[in-house]
Amino acid sequence: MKISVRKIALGVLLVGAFVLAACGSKGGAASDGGLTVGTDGENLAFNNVSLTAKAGEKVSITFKNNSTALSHNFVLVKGGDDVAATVDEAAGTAGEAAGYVPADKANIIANSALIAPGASATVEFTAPAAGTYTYICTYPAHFGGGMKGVLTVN
Ligand SMILES: [Cu+2]
Repeated sequence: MKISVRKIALGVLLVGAFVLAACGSKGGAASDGGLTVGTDGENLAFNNVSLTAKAGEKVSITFKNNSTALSHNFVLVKGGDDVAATVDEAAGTAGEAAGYVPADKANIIANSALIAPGASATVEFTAPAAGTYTYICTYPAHFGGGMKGVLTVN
């Protein structure tokens, strides 16, 4: 059952990639309706670790928690892995009641709440200046386990 679901998901991804290519969209840019990123099954990883957007455009990311057991969130930080580490540490202090999101958003561009297994959320924001920005899951030990990706803004 899991294999067939994965095949279907792969098929959807391939069709989606073809449609995006056919439409001339650049690297999954969000101008045509949004980006998607999920979690990689039961692994501490996102299934999409590279997102692209254009500076100043409205970005809508649909975040899907594909785990059947683990809660995850999506937190886009204002910088690279060093800033992500700072946010991750503050998230641990904030605790589960806060969805592992620090009250001080100085280092955060956008974030989801803590998403239960199988659930999803939409994260919307205006793309910042050109550069690269790390996104992570701040559930304790997930970023440390490698749960991160990079948004490239052109
Ligand atoms: Cu996580």
